[in-house]
Amino acid sequence: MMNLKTLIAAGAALTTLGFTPALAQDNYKDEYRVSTVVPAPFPWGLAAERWAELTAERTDGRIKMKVYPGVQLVQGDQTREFTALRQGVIDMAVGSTINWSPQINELNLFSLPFLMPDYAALDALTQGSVGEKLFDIVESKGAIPLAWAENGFREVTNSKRPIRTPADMQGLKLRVVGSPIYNDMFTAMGANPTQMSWADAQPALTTGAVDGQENPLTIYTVLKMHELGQTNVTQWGYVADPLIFAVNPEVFNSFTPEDQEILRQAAIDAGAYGVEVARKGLTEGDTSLIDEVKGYGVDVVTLTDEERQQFVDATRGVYDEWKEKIGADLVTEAEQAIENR
Ligand code: X2X
Repeated sequence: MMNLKTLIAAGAALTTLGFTPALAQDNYKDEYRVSTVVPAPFPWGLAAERWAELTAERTDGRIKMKVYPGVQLVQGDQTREFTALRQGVIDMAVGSTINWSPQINELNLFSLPFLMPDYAALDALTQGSVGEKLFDIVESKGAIPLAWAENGFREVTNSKRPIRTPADMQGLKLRVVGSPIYNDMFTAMGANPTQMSWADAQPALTTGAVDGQENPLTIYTVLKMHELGQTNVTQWGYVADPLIFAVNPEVFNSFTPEDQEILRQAAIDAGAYGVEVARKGLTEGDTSLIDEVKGYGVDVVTLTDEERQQFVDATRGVYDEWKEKIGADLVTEAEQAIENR
């Protein structure tokens, strides 16, 4: 009979020889915490849930993930999510490029006004060399990126009047997200932007502390923003925020190579699903989500080329300034990838 000592010695010998003993997953946590801003049934939350489901299924339950929406692991401050992920306060996240921009300046690329005219342009960036470069940068900043999904093209809504040109924005108090480029853009357009977290934005919309906001229409419909007085929607597609699935490096390295690959492939599959639900009803072939919004009696403005050009002109200075800040080479590469899409 082996006693405890010899058993431990045998285990150590096996490990030295490169065997992976059956107990290797003893160092796995009981639960991995995945941070998001919004939960299911927003596409973002659905993508995170799918990632957890696929991973649990394919690892036979070795990796159990739980989604923590509302960025509750960082007390609702979405601009601190990336730092918490890097430090290991959060194990994993499906995060918006906007929210990680304070730490990863290059992710402001997707917030350059009117850079991406359509979904194909967005795909040309995330699925091409620009996306690879951004993933290298994310990794150098301290997290392992695995896949892309998306929140979506961000449309502007407000409770006061239809917005067709920058003149319509004069004096409108608009809630904006936590990267300074948004303050710059909306100031340039003549609005009165005020930066606040998503947690604070919802009561601010309800009480009328702000006149409007900008977010994908999937966020608008799930929240029923028309009931909060947001009865003017302008489809201008000025920016879109992709989502990145990422893992804390220590957590990632604690997994066996096999499980690392399962986690990555599950993120890629969940990302594809996330993109599908984020675009549902918002494409040329299927406008059902826009129709739903119109069905609420909401005034949905689609800009003419001339009207749109007025916004492009108004924000051109911000574009040029931020092109330099982000890195002119990267932005030029993005512009070319979009042209060749
Ligand atoms: O705060 C927002 O507007 C949201 C939910 O879209 C993001 O987290 C970027």
